[in-house]
Amino acid sequence: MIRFLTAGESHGKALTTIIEGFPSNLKIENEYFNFHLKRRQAGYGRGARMKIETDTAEILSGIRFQKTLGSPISLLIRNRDWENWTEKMTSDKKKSQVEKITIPRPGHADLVGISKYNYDDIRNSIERSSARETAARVAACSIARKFLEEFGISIGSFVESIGGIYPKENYAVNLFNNSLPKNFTGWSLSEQSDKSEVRVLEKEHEEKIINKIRTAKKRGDTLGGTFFVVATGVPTGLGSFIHYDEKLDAEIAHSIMSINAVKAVEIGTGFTTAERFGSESHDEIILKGNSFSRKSNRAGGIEGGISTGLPILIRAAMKPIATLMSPIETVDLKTRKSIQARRERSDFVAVPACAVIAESMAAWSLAKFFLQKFGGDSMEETKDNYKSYIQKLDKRIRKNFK
Ligand code: EPS
Repeated sequence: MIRFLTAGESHGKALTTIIEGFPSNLKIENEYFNFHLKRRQAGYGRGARMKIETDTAEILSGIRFQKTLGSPISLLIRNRDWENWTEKMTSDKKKSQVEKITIPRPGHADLVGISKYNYDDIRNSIERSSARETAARVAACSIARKFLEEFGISIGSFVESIGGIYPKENYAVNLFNNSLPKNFTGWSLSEQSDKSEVRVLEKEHEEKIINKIRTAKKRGDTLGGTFFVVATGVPTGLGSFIHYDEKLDAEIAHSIMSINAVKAVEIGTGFTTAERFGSESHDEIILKGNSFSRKSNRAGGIEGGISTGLPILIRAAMKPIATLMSPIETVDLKTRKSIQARRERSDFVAVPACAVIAESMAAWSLAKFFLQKFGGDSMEETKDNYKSYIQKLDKRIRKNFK
């Protein structure tokens, strides 16, 4: 069983994470973490904070000579901005007068946070609910992603829309029709989308989105959007229909929904499936060589909570960032009078980063279910278990149905 915890406030000293349960002898270079951390920081529309930070993971334990030991892996990401916040965020006695925040932002965790935790300063809600925490998640999930790569599982993403601006070509059609090039990988999508400032697949689409973000900035407003995460190479048989918490689609939905500002998650054709006839919704079963496959992939690679062997197709929606430079109405907790919400440095758009975080969380869910199925204390053992299952899969079906 793998697990991880993150700790750290947005403007505290650092973010940390402890990751447990991965087998020994997984090869991973320090740069691998930093590569994905950098991807999370990118995207047109990010705020000034991303200019201050260069997120890098310091490895404190669990890896020796670029190989996991099987012991807990702990990582540290320092907040460079900490030096500007030491007095406001110290764990020690207050040394100066720190102004309390009393005006909650609609759509953020400010009001629910002070209500639940009995805080006397909204700053306490802001700090841990900030999406800064996702840097620690991307670092932790890099282990999962690297682990999956060893088994040919590849994960990538692209932004489908920002502010309601969709591309001319619907790229998802090929994914749902299962009409993909033979050597198609999930990562190939990110290779392409990472070249775009908003992580889309088409230049014209990028320009339209950037214009829309410019308009949002001018208005002091923010935008949300939708994105796809695709995982290829996932073997048939991850997850289960036996129990609610063993279903792969449920696990993935939980992971993605846990990302700040994500409000909807779809697997395969999700909502549109609900509008169609059954004959237009399900994927016809075919034989491809010796293996079973499907003509299409509207199910998004999961049937009965179990992976089918086809690409896992995840689509999610992120709401616009809650901090507005032209704020909407709220109530001051102190004066109890209506007032415009507080301005706080933030992003205008973070959909491209959200898609990278979703890749990471999807990797975590897949690695968790993969290890639940195949187990192993060392990579060698896990690989043996995996190979014996994969090699005999079709043979077993043939034998059972002779
Ligand atoms: C973020 C860091 C934050 C925000 C953003 C994401 O830094 P700061 O609050 O210092 O500007 O830029 O967080 C939010 C959008 C949010 O609503 O909390 C990061 O590292 O991703």
